[in-house]
Amino acid sequence: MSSKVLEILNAKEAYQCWLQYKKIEDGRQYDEYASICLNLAVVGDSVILNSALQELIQAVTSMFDKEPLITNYADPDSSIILGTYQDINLTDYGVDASIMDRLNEEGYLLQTVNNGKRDCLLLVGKSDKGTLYATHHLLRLIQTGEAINDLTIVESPRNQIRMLNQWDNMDGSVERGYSGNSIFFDNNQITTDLERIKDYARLLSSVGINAISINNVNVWQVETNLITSKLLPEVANIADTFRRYGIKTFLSINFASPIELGDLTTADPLDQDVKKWWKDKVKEIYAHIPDFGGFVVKADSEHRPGPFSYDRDHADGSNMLAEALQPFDGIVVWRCFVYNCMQDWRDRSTDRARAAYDHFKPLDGKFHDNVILQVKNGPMDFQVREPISPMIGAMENTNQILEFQIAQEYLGQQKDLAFLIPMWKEVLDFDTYAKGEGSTVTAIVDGSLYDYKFSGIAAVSNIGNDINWTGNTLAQANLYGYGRLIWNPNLTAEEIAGEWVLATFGSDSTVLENITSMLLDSREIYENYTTPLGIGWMVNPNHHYGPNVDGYEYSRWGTYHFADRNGIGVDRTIETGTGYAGQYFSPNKKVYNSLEECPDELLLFFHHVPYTHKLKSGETVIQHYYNTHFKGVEQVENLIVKWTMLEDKIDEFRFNNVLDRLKMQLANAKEWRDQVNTYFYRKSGIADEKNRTIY
Ligand code: GCV
Repeated sequence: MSSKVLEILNAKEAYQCWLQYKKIEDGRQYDEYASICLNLAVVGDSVILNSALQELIQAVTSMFDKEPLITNYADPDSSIILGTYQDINLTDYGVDASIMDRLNEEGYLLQTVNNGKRDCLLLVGKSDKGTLYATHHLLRLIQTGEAINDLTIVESPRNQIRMLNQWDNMDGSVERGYSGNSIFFDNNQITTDLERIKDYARLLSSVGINAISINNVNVWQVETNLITSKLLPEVANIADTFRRYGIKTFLSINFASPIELGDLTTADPLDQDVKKWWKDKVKEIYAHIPDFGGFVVKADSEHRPGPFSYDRDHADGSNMLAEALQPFDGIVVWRCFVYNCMQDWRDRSTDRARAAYDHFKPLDGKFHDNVILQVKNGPMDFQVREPISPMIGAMENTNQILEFQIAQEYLGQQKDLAFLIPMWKEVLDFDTYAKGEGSTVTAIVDGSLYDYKFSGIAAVSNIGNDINWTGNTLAQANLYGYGRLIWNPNLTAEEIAGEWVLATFGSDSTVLENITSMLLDSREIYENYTTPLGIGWMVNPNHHYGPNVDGYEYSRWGTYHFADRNGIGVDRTIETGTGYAGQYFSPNKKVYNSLEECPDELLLFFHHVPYTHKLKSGETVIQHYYNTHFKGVEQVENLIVKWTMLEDKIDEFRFNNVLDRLKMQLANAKEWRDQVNTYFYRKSGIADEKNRTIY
């Protein structure tokens, strides 16, 4: 047996994530589910439908220890019938077919009917993708112990594009990857292990992901070649695998490709030869991948090439690519993470937080309708606490897609526990007031507020080739939760956490209670021992793990926190600061601009205050810093206690994996506590009121 196979056997549960399909042990439940699941009829034929059927067969066989009967037509004994509404005549089963009008193309119906002989369950998609999602809905119900004998469920995804961005490089490394190497690339080659890609596609489709870009947005020299005739056939193999699960493949491209790959001396987006080069290139790509999604582009940021080099703006740059993609229905996902990383932070006339809005807002309306601007959720860079980017909602006439980061670059790198769903929910629920009250981020990114042609949510993936995909097994919850939340932003963090624990670890009540509470508390705990009150950063340069109060590579000319002997925080007010607060719609503008009204958790993002400034809680800023840092460490100790209670309830591999990570987290939390407290004690000269030891 190869070492790889052995590794998988030892860590089977870790590898299978939330698609465990464990044998159902409870006799009553077994009988109830088995009476519905063992006689399958699949009506119609397509590769996606076949994936749905295969998933069902695999799940049923494993949960009931019995292979289901399968027919390709519905008969009186069928207990599940799956297909699209074009192939299953709903009126034959007494169901009003107009129910399907309520669904979008990816929606579905789960309906219990009586076929004259017996009750049976219809899994009917508006398209074959819908059927695949319906199948996963059913399997989720079973895995979470819900009844399935009398169902009427009608669902459509709220967001149109539900995307993952891999930051994978062809040498096998993953930028900001904390779970091993790439599953797509190794040693400057494209992988031939399509089984792993298939398993990834299964996981993603089970939570409704429908788009993926497979290479890093920083497109270095080797990756530039992904769009060449040499590599496109292999990219096409990956795209074929994803297609079977309803997922479209995108590539990140190098804006300077016409120079690097072609024989042009310019990449000027208005140059006729450059335009033609891209048109020919796109034609070639579609010859290999007929349903290719399009390009993801990082331009003019962190030393990547872009239109600025030719005195052109980002509408010129993205439109040129959009014109090439338009005949094939391809799209350009153009990132707004554009800022000058070489700026001098002491110069208060510039502010990185302002950059995206300043660059893009004046261009609203100038982008083609197959361009989508991708905006990070905060104005900075995925810190533990940031205000919502004022770009979201600012562009009434330009498609927008929101960018989250599932990889925990600044949130403990999948060593420390940080369940991100509560944070993302705060983002989605935020009222931007872009068109008056009720203009939530959800309504902007689902396209409804401004009637965008394309919109949705993308996120930087957190997986690698580690056997458990995510380094820390509990970080699987972020991938799962991301998919579930963007499918249905009304789900609560509690619901998502609960579903994930049940599907991943089973239904033991202590397991459910302890892990759910660990997840739900984890973001606040991380914030407590790192950078509360919205200041962010303070991380080690380059790799970004662990504390370094004056660290972070791009702040070498000054610090982000502006701490001196008297106070801390960044003045971003309109009157005396960088004016960033003025980028919001009213009343958010006024709230953030005002020292009195600004919420405590974002205080230092917007205001520079003395250490003795009193928070709404009554604590001073400095005392809050001391208190939260001590508390955060105690909270991590408590996480370890909760996890240790599960020792004989969880398989050895996953138990030890998480325990090891929690121990690393404790060491990290102590280091943060000691460095941060010492730094601010020395800087401010103000002692801890409780006289605790500050090293
Ligand atoms: C892919 C931050 C990260 C970079 C990342 C960049 C981006 O700066 O540290 O690794 O580059 O964001 O989002 O483009």
